[in-house]
Amino acid sequence: GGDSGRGTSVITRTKPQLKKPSMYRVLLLNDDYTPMEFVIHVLERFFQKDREQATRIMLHVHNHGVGECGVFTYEVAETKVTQVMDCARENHHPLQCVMEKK
Ligand code: TYC
Repeated sequence: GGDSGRGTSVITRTKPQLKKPSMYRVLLLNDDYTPMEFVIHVLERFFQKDREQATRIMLHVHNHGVGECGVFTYEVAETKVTQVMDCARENHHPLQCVMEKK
C-alpha cells in the first residue's frame, strides 16, 4: 500500500500466486446390490474409461471395497460425485461415490 509520507502504509503481498490447485481423488465404494454392468457404464460415461479400464476398476472396487475413478480439482471432483450419485439414485441403485483430498 502506498505511504503518503506519514509511515502508514501496509505490507502488501508481492509474491505471485503460482500455487498448484489441491487435487481430489474420486472413489467408488462397493455394495452388494449395484449391478456390475451399471458400474462399468458409470465409469465409461462420467470418467471417460474404455470398456477394459472400466471393467478393471469395477472389479477392483468389487474385490477391495473401494477404488479410484480419477483425480481432479475440487470443482470437477464435486461435479463427478454429484453426477454419479444422481445417476445411481435415478436408477434405484445404492452405489456410493465420494471424494477425498490427495
Ligand atoms: N458388488 C457388486 C455386485 O456384486 C458390484 C459392484 C462393484 C458394486 C463396484 C459397486 O462400486 C461398485 N453386483
